[in-house]
Order: sequence, then C-alpha cells, then structure tokens
Amino acid sequence: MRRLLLLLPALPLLIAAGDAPAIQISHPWARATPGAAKTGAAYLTLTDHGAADRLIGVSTPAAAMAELHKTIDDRGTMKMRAVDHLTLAPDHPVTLAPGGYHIMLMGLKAPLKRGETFPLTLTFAHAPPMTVTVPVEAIGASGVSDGSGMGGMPGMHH
Ligand SMILES: [Cu+2]
Repeated sequence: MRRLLLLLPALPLLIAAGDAPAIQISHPWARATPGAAKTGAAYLTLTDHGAADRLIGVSTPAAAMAELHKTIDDRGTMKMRAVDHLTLAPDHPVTLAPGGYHIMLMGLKAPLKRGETFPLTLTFAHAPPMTVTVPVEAIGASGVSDGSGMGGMPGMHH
C-alpha cells in the first residue's frame, strides 16, 4: 500500500514572533465573597501555544496564600484537593471553573467586591511568570451553575 501524502499539515509560521507569550490567559475572574469570608476562588482559561508546560504556582497580594485546587466528587461529597501543578499541553485549553480546577485564595486581606480587580501572578515550569488582572464578578456568578461549586467552600476546607 503505497500512497503519496499530498497534503502536508500547514505549519504555523507565527511561532517565531518575538515576545508573544506562548501561554495565553483568557477570561480571568473571581467570585465576590460574602461578609467576612476569608477564602475566595479565581478562575481563568489557559491556552498554551508553545511547547508543553506546567502551571506550578499562583500568588496574589489580595490573599495571604493562593493554591491550585481541584474539586472532586468523593462518592457524592464535593471535596477540594490541592494540586501541585496543572499540565498544559500545546493547544489544549484548560479552563478553571467552579466545580473543577480553581485558584483558591486563602487569607483574603479584604472581601472581594464586585467590580474591583486584583492582580494574580502565575508561575510556570518553563514560560516566564505572567500577571493578569482579575475582575471580581457577582457572588452568584458561575460559568456553570451546578450548585456544587464554591458555595459550601469554607466548611469544606481541610
Ligand atoms: Cu479550593
């Protein structure tokens, strides 16, 4: 069985384009926090246009500590678990959203109020760190309203 491969995949020629960041961060957002809540969560979508990489750290001046978390369904109970990195495969967007991966903000220095913003810095295994501005959306905001998101979060911690 001999066949000529007539169509070669067109290779993108944009790779060499100077300082364009290989990792694109889109739609960062956080939920407003009620009252004196000390924890919050931020979400965003990561698209890696370069080589495979890993998100290995998150930090923000808005909170004493930020961690990468994943919400898991443990026999019907939603729990959160810290994950030490998130693998980024080329051109496979990874979306952090309520009910899944999220950036947990612990020890908030002030409540997150709708309409405000805060900076969030992401650290990667290979790409240079990137800081994005995260707008705070309404408490009820969610990409998916599954009721299993962060609603019960304070009690679920630890
Ligand atoms: Cu969490």
